[in-house]
Amino acid sequence: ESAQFTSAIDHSVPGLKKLIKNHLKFSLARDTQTASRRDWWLATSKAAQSLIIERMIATQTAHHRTNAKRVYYFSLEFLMGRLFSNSLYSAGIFDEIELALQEMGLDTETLRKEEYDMALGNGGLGRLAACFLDSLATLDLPAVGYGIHYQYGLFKQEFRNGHQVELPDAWLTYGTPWEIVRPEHSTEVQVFGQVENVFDDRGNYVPRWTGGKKILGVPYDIPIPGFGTNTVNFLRLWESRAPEEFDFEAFNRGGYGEAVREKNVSETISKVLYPNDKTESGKELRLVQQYFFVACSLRDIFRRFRKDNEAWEDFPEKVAIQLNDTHPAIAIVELLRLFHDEYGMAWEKAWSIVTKTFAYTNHTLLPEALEKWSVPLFQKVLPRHLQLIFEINKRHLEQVEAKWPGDVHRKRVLSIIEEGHVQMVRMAHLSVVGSFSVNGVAALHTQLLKAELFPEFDEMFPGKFNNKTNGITPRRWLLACNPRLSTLISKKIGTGWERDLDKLRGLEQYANDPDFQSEFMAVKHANKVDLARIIKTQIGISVNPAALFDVQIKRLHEYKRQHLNLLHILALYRRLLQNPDLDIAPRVFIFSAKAAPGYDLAKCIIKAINSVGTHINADKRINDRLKVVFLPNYRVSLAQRIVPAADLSEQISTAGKEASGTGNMKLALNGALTIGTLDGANVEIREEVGEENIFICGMTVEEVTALVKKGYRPHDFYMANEELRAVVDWIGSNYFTPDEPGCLRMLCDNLIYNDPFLVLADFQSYSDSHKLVDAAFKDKPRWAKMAIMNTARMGKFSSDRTIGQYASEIWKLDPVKV
Ligand code: 26R
Repeated sequence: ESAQFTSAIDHSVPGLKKLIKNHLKFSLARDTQTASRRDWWLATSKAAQSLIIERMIATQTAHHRTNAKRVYYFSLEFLMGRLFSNSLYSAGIFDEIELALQEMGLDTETLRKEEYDMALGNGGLGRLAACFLDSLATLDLPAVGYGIHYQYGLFKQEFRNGHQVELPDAWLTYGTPWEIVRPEHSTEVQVFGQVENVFDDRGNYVPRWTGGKKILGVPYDIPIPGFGTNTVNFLRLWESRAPEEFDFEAFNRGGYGEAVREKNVSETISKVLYPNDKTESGKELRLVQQYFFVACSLRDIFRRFRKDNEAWEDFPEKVAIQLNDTHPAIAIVELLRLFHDEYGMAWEKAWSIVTKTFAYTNHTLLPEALEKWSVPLFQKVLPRHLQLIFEINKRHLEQVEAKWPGDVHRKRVLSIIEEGHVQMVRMAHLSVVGSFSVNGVAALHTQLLKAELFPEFDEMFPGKFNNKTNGITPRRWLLACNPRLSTLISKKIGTGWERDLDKLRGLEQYANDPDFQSEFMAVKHANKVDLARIIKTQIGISVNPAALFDVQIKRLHEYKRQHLNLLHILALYRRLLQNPDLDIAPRVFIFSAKAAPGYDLAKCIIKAINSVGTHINADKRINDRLKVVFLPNYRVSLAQRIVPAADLSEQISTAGKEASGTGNMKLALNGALTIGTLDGANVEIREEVGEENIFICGMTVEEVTALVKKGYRPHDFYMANEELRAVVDWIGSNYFTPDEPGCLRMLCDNLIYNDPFLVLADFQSYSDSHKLVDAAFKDKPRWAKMAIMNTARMGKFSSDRTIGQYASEIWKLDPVKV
């Protein structure tokens, strides 16, 4: 069954012109004479939004009428970036709007810069959620994203004397045209309080969660249009409010001041995104955030389910909930609590529905990023949930006992509760036990997940673990960010690749064609000229667009090894100083990265790159053969400018540490060659592009494991390699930071005496690999061919493929055509 859809809006150029002007006048109260660029951007966005909203209403009607199964994507992060171009493309009016604006003396390129990034995420995990929403809508899959309407997104980054400084990201200051507030769907939840035994309506004496602090959740909806289809899903973000505008009880207790203070506490919950992607456990507010949005979302899902269904048994046939890492895992317990405590359902039945509803995606193996909450904290924030977790665990351990009688070790490692000085709730274990599917995000990652992180669970639940290799949306990461390459591709193989990325294989046959090679490289060059201009205006450094643009853009983390890149830069610099005639292709090293505000070593690495860069860039002897550029405030919109201009993509994490990586895919899709370790999705990228089109270096997972097992001594590597020793000592000296003596000491000491991510052990291999890069870059036809092969063979990494697999293999979800 499908619903009919006809637009009531005139999509012609004159029609759109009129629509924009109407929004300018009636929504913004402006006339064409006084309108600022921002006003025009807002009015144009609202015009696009009208077309999208029309289709959203039709989509929701169709989903309701067909009583379709829906997937709910639960995530603490959605890193959406700008929505302007995406909306125009999806509404199918990009060219028309361009013409309409032209006639009014404007253009899309100028207007899109007016938009503030929607940065409600840290990095890979948040951006993956955004790409998934795009693919879900494009594949006509009924889906809703649920998250938090943070008042402040990820901090803005500035550099002061090369040090990172964080500033608040007040993205909502001037409002956004994309969201729709829905007070009618507000919902109340509680936190804190205690558990009391009371008589229920059947005369049973049962535990009840009472006396909690009430919080109101108000939803904001962001429409999510598909590309080349009528489907428009939505992202629903919850804002926390005090339940009464003025809390009268608090008012009576302490008067006006107290009442307003109470209100502020409630509104703190959705105030700010936690800027860490390492640890946040122990932070009470973070647990409250997690529970708040999950509890609001489940109530919302119940309301929608009850409109079209009678029996709770049917819940898993209509509802699939995907947990984006363990951050929303408390949903498992909350759903059980709603069924069991609030609806009086027997435990076995409630648990059976719960475990048919949830699926969990793991995004990291790093032990410090695995969430654990102390039992005392849980007791304070969610006392009833803690009781339920102990009961879930008791029953779970009974199963373990049934399978492995008397095996105490197994019980200890499989338990949801970690025993110790303070007991801890392991959210990953809760997620595995409460879900019917657990997936990793790249083949290697899933393999390690099964073999290293959860071997006993894999034995206990055979078939529960599965792989879903990540992907990226080609609409944002090729069509929108690289219009020149998109035009060239469509000219050569036609359109259609935007919804079927495997079609890019059609480019392979031109990889050796000199004409196509020069067109392809001309596009790259033009994109590099654009980026050079951005670099000049942002940080005042001139770079040569003919140089090799060597790019490392991602969160700053020791395991991602930006400092390995830095050691190689210093080695090159030193070689050039000692041999001024050394024949190397000129290079521009481009970094962009934010460090978690409390991560001192990561911040030290930023300072080191900035200081070394400033020094090298000013050294006349180098004569522009090396340039080091660190662009501040890395974010989605900046990535969209860097990615199309990259020649080389740095993916050099310690093998076994990067779950997948998705920046690796964006860069390769846009014709950058990868220099990387056999880690995460790099392994599969090599499989696709062929080993002759990628530079693989460093130790394998097996080699890393063996070295760590035998006892890694970075000092030995330091002593054995003259060049390595020189560059490490150089960092540790005050040569690059004379005005701040000792400020890079911790980095240098960490490398020599600790080096947990084996930077020194991989240095030589990495450095050798760069020599091959240099040789390849000097051979222009060879490089062009390799770059084309990368673009042509990246089809697998479309998030459409990923989402197609989630839908058929996990969610059992069918498309609904609108
Ligand atoms: C505990 C909490 C503070 C926290 C831990 C870790 C919050 C956020 C994270 C971020 C992690 C889970 C993350 O972003 N992982 C990344 O997920 C990407 C998408 O799957 C992968 O491509 C990437 O390799 C992985 O690091």
